[in-house]
Amino acid sequence: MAPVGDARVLILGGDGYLGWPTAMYLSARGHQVAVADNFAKRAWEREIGVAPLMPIGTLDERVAAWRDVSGHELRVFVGDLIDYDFVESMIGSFQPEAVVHYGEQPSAPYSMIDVAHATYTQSNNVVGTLNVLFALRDVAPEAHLIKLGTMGEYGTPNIDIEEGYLRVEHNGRSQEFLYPKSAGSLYHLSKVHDSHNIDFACRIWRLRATELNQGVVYGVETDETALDPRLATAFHYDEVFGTALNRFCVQAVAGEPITPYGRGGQTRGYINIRDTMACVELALLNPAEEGELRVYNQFTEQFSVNELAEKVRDAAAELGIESRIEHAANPRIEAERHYYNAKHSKLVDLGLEPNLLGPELIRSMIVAISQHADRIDRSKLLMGIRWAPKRQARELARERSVIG
Ligand code: USQ
Repeated sequence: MAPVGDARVLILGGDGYLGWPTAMYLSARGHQVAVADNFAKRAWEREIGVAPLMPIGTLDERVAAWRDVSGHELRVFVGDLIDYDFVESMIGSFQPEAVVHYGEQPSAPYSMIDVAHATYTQSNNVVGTLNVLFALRDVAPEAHLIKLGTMGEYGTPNIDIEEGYLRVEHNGRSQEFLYPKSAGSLYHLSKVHDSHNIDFACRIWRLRATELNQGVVYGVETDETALDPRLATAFHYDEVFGTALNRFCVQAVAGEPITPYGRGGQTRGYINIRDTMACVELALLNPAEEGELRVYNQFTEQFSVNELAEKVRDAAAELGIESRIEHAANPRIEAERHYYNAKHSKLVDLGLEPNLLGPELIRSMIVAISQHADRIDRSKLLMGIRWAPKRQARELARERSVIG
């Protein structure tokens, strides 16, 4: 791939499922990339006893492997976004033109384990992002913040979801607001709080930011991770860090039931990991203006979990793998049948060419996963993290069935 840019880009959370492939993707395109991480994700994995499906080297080993394979250098900063001095000195010395911010605790179930995990998730994510905003204000005010938000901030309202903003007419007057948020977990709420803080920083300090409200990401590899096994990304299938489609493919390979929770009508926006890379690049090449917060809904298609489960079962069958769908009791409190129509045209308008979810793509995921089938720990597919105490969950389920 010929280089197409030479921006200085700092990737926060550069050791993660999305941060690592983004670092290589932008580096391959000629940008000067630095990655920052405190390896917290690796600590959370050890804490709950899970591991990525493919073996992953240390960040230094991966950076060395990328140098071997591509000839490109990645600069590394090791430190915690909670530590303001670290954040300010990193941003001050690197002077990024863009900061891509993935550096947060990303799991809804992890945030719902108990009060300690909820408060940790919110303080880690919200304080880390605030530190980034203050450092940008004080030492790199021209830099463009590209922040990974989530579609889950909006929840599942009974009206169309717009891209970021909603115009409200009230008593003959009209005003545009950030689209109302109704998040479904304390993790998703941490992102809501971030959004408001970023909006504040753009309005009051004239920072420039793009928020990418991303849907559920799926996929095992990108062009760069596929170059060498040492460049693989941390693909999870466990209940805590695995996302729906990735989990369903692993369940099929393991001969375990595919598990839509509850009635399975939960509908979300989904995006291929390759498109995540392309969207971040589009945001980078089209920076927000001074004082502007742009918001893009970053997904390409919407599906219910029942539809996803059927797609995986059918694709597995084409490979001779018989799998079955078994609805699991829903550990979450969420609508299991609902209206969902989220706009997502702005990134396509900028030039995104989506990689859509077809049987071929699912088959290729299943083949890639099969090569590591011996590493699947079946005990981590369902780990029993609940959104509410059992009694309250039963009452809510009863109410829901009465309401229909
Ligand atoms: N689900 C099942 N069965 C499973 C796993 C999940 O039915 O075995 C359902 C969940 O109940 C939910 C939907 O699938 O209704 C999506 O769940 P998920 O675990 O794939 O994704 P979620 O918890 O929403 O979080 C993931 C990422 C998060 C990101 C978010 C985007 O972990 O970092 O913010 O996707 S979004 O969902 O659009 O908010």
